[in-house]
Amino acid sequence: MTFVAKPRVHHPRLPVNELGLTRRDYEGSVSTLCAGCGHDSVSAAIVQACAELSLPPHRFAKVSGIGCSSKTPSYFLNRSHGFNSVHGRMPSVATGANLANRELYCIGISGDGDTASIGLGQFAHIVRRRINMLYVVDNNGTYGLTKGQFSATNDKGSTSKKGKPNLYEPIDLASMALQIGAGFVARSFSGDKRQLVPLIKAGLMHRGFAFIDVISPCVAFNNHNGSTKSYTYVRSHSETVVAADYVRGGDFVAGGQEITADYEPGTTEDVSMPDGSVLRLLKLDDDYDPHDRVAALGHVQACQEAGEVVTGLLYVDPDAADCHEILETVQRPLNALDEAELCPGSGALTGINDSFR
Ligand SMILES: Cc1ncc(C[n+]2csc(CCOP(=O)(O)OP(=O)(O)O)c2C)c(N)n1
Ligand code: SF4
Repeated sequence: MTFVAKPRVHHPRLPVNELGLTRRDYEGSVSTLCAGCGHDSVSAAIVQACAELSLPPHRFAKVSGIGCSSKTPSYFLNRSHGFNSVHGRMPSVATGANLANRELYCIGISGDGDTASIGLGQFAHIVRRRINMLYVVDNNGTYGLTKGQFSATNDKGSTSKKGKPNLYEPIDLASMALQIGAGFVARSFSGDKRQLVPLIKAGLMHRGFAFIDVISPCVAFNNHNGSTKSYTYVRSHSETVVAADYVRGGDFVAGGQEITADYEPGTTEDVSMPDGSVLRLLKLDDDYDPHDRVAALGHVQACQEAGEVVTGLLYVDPDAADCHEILETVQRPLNALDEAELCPGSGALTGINDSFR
């Protein structure tokens, strides 16, 4: 069974957001993933983030590849546009959707197999092209849908369910995103909603390419002792460098809101976002600078060598240019242009051709 609709009836007094929508209006159909799969927690975090931001669901394009992770867009934002593409090819579809309609919020969901194995080339190019989107990898270190083969993010020495060690070096997608030029790079854990929801909000509102690598355990094939992507391993080996909180312009009061929860005290910094909102950063490691790409890459790599999972906001450049700025695209969605604008005639075409001679 791949699709189970949710009942439409809900309690009449559910809280509503600024659009008059309840959280249920941001949900999708009933999940058919294994009970306890980390991917369902990521979907729930996306629902919460979008509902709290009061974003209109019909203004979303959600795109994915193939895998248990790539099935999850069915489980959130029912009223949005969606495209479940081919294994590893989500970036091509996301690029087309975003270039055709710059007014859509674009959210891509992929797996570590989908992105780091078959889709690695597509991933590299969507990062460097700075497509304006939030790209989430539900990273479980395994091919869940095809029953537990090692994926390319699986750590060397980490074992399969039957105890066989992985012989190959892992690909770290956060490091790749940093190295190729993403303007927003974060890593989180599906079991840490407090950290993940603000990161999703900030990633959605970031202009340009935002990447979140979410460690999302596969309870069926990669949650045993010996796995470095299990709930137990990530809980005992992760360290947050920078916690983030996303505050919209209207909500923001001078002095700002504290990042409460149970974080250790640290230095705070407010980063202005393009839409006038504020990203409040809580630096838990004083020596870590989330605006220094090279140092961030060094720190992520050092933690990887030591078997530690570094989480939180790893890097942000709020002034990063996006694909539309780079390409100087038209300000309106292509479907809002009339025939004369879309087809300016043979004189214009001759002019363009002449400019290449
Ligand atoms: C071109 C192609 N090759 C192989 C497959 C088989 N296949 C389907 S899903 C998958 C791996 C999924 O792993 P991942 O992306 O990590 O997602 P997960 O299921 O773990 O969430 C593979 C190899 C396919 N569907 N298409
Ligand atoms: S096989 Fe793994 S990734 Fe797929 S739904 Fe089950 S727990 Fe999740």
